[in-house]
Amino acid sequence: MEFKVRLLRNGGAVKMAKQDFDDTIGAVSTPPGEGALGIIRLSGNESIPAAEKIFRSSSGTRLSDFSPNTVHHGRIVDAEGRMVDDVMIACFRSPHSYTGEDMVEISAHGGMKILKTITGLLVKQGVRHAEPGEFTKRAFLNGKMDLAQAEAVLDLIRAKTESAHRQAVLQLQGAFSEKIRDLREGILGVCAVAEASIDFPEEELDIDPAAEVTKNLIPVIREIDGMIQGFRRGAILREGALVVIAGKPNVGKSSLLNALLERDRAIVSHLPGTTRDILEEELEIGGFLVRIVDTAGIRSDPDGVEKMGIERAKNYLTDAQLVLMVLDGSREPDGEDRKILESLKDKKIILVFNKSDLPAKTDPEKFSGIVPPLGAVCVSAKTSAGVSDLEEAIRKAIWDEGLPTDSAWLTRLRHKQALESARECFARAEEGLRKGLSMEFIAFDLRQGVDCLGEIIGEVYSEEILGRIFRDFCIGK
Ligand SMILES: Nc1nc2c(ncn2[C@@H]2O[C@H](COP(=O)(O)OP(=O)(O)OP(=O)(O)O)[C@@H](O)[C@H]2O)c(=O)[nH]1
Ligand SMILES: [Mg+2]
Repeated sequence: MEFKVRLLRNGGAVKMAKQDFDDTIGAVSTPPGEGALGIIRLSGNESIPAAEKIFRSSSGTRLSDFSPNTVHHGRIVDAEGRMVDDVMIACFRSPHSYTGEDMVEISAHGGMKILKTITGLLVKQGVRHAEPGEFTKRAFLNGKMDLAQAEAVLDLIRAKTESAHRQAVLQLQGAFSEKIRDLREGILGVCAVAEASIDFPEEELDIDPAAEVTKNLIPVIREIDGMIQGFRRGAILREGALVVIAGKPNVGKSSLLNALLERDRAIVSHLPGTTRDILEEELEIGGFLVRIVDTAGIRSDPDGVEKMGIERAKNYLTDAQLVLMVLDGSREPDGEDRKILESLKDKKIILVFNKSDLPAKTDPEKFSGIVPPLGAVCVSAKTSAGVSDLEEAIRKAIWDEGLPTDSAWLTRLRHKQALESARECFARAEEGLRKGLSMEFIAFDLRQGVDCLGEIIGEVYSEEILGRIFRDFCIGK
């Protein structure tokens, strides 16, 4: 479908007030499978006429005669007038709907056959199957939400922890967009000064334009730097922190994973080299999401398959935000333990002395010299003793720098990249001012930076950007 857009110099487009889509879309918005309810959504000019053809209200009133934003009981019937299901139906009139268009929501019983049949009847009335995220895309294009808010819809659906949910709600409410809008408006003010100095000679302006632009530009660059620095932690809120369990074979890594998950996820055995592949699971610790990974035991001279497992373990260790280095506390440490520790010199590490139910043979103190760990915890994966202390140590290691969850963070790579591009433009303008370049160049860089900021909230967008964002959505959202 073609959108009506105004093209910008850089090939992006500026959003227009209300789009006129010539077709009506429909989709099942609830997950497949059996459920108490299954919801079908329609959006577009033909939503109400199409639904009216297959709906018989209990009151006898036609769907198009109902007041907008009201819910009604009735039956869906097929071409022969046979009842398909007993449903509730809600009508929304443009612009007071999720997408800004006329919309209908049919709450049927949640069975595959029922929902398929109703959708099929609607398609016969000219409704087109919606693409992934198409309802939200229309909401964006119709100005019901900006692009960062549209992305937050997906975050909200996917949120698995308290902190991720909180962050998605803040972003959906526009807290992050507000920050970007403030930065953008600040720079637009600076642009106005720069452009005025092109049009009017300096004597006619009662300010020094170069000094004025620099004065206002520097705080914006600092603010962007602060946001970019916070990205790593913001991304943790959305995607979770990668915590990798590592150590020699047989020290109890898989047992520790099971103890943390409180279920028998990984195979455990007395034979060294049991785990050959990566096992990744999700876990909530202190309200935050942790992606916890069990790895193959690392040792010198492994055989073929084991070698591949160790390679994979090492790749994960490179990306890990935190490593749980497991040692068998009931045995004397050896050269293999030290070698692994030395290879993790640059990582954040918690030393985990496992098998604390057996007599201790390892002195945790001896290890702190090799790498300065964030902490050492004695646990028994067998009895779960000390596991809650370990969870607390993990929480502290990742979030104790104080992660305020009540403000909006930079959480998406797309936003970070756009902020970096904007920063580059502003830094170039600032350098140009120092070098005494003409204001034409400065204004050009400032405008480009403004467009980069605009991409985050969708003031400026391209079909490619929209395609990338909405393909991650589910159908019906
Ligand atoms: N007594 C005691 N035994 C444990 C504990 N944790 C693990 N074990 C035993 O240690 C052995 C190895 O445990 P795993 O969890 O398979 O060890 P691993 O580090 O995953 O081993 P690989 O996968 O071979 O690298 C098994 O016999 C476990 O029952 C513990 O806390 N106490
Ligand atoms: Mg294992």
